[in-house]
Amino acid sequence: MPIHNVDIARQFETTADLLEIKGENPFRIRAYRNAARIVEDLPHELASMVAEEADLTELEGIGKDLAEKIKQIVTKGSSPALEKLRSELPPHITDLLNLPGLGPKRVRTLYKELDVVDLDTLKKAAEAGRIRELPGLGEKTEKQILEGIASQADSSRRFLRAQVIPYAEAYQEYLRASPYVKKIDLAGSYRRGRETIGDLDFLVWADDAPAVMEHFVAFDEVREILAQGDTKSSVVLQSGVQVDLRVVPEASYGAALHYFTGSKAHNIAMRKRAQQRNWKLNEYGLFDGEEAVAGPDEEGIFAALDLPWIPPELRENRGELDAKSLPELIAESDIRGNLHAHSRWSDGKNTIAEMAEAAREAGYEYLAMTDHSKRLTVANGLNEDRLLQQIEEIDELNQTLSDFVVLKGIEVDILEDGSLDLPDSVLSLLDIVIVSVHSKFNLPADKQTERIMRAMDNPHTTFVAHPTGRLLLGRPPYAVDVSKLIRHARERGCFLELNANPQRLDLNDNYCQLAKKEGVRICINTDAHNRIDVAQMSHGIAQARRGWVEAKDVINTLPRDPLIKLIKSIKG
Ligand code: DGT
Ligand code: CA
Ligand code: CA
Ligand code: ZN
Repeated sequence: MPIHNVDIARQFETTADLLEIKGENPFRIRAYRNAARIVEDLPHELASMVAEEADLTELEGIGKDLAEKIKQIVTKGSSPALEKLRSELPPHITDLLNLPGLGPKRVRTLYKELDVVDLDTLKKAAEAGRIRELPGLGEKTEKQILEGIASQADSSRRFLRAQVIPYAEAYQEYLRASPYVKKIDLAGSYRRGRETIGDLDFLVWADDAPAVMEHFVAFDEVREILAQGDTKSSVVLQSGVQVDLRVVPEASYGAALHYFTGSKAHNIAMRKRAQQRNWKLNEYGLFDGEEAVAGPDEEGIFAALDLPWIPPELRENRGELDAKSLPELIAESDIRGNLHAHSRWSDGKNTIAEMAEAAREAGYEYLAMTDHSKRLTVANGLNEDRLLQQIEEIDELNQTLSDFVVLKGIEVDILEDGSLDLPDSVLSLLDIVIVSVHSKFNLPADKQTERIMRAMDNPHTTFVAHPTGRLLLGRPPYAVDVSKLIRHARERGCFLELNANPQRLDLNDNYCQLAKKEGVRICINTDAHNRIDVAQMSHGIAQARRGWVEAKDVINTLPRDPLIKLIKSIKG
């Protein structure tokens, strides 16, 4: 199992948390937190550097001591300091940190004063009204804790698709290596490309099912075996992700793949279609009485019901069974450039030249540099003067590039009244003006919608970035009427962004489908803050495919010259 930088960073964070719960030296705690931040921001995978015996101390911010700790984590899987701390504290104490209102300091108080060691003892202490008596906690925190525990219990935990991909792929490789596994697929919401995943659903064709089950539960990331049967098993991985496995014979493989890919709503519609023919569809096959009409492959199931093979992303019962023809879904290879990226000029990690190089290496023909505007001081946003300097730098850089162009742009803040954070005189010098909301998230829906529409009305506006501001599993979307934004984009002739950052992914699939219906084109951008992310389009593409989007619906599938012509033409 490869260790990624985020895993290393998480270990440092946890070490810092545990030190703080123990009440150790603040300098040591801060050192671990700094280490986490440094590691997370590195554009290189540390594990591969360690494998290549590269000198880690040549990286920015990494000294001898930290390099040593990183090496230990990469080679042993975890750091001795962390393991020691874990053995000294109750095993589930870090669960408490996931609750709103609880940081390491408060967890320390709860542990020392009330012997709280896990969610269970925390709940009991809160219910008994003992938390309100503690210094610095109070009645409000007590209530918040109880609410947090309740909502954790019912919002059956989901994971970002991007988060589970590495585990899913490693597990699939591991399973494929078994000589008993003749065919394997990852079905469920993962196959449908959903932005979040409840659990993973593997399907295997094998004749010796028990042998496959033995192999399945022996994977070294398995933390807990929930069930181990002859045809069905379930485990929980170290990361907390649940994984189900079904083993079926060859004759049922296609029917089972269709059934376990879902969605449930699509399955029900398909079953109805079979019933109209007096047939029966289930995970074992498509049957006319006792006789199997189809079963070994998915194509056969669809064909028998007079349907083309339907791509999994469309299987949500949103018209896929009744469509006269299915869309030719966009693929990652259709993308010709990225129209939203940040450099060191604001809160990005790399220079413009480095970003351009990464985009060119990914096969792109253009990259728009769109740093933040001055209002966003935390991100070192650009004022007029700095933007003019940046324009100069880009002009010079473009002189040296022959088969590639860096477009001049800005991600300009939309102010509360819908005006933009920089004057038209300077916006008019740019190729691309992205407008976005980074403040006043809690306006009422009509005000927020109006605010964004005013920004779209600016004659220089090219598109609205991440139109709902949501952070998946984090921050809900702000109140806004997206349908209205879509219709307004059509009238104004500007575009909307599908942000490919796996935590954002708005426009979501439903609004992509609506935009297409309304004839509003979108752009899919990574909003990259470093060179690694410049071409990380895959999550955005998955969302777009779920929204029935074709290459022609997306402006950054255009070659360089038509794209430049198009964005010029919409300037009012
Ligand atoms: P998730 O795991 O919450 O992200 O979503 P899915 O879609 O992967 O759902 P999951 O893992 O509960 O089940 C996998 C597939 O199995 C689901 O997409 C459709 C099928 N399935 C599960 N339960 C039912 C059911 O009660 N009826 C029908 N027709 N299909 C079901
Ligand atoms: Ca699932
Ligand atoms: Ca499942
Ligand atoms: Zn941005």
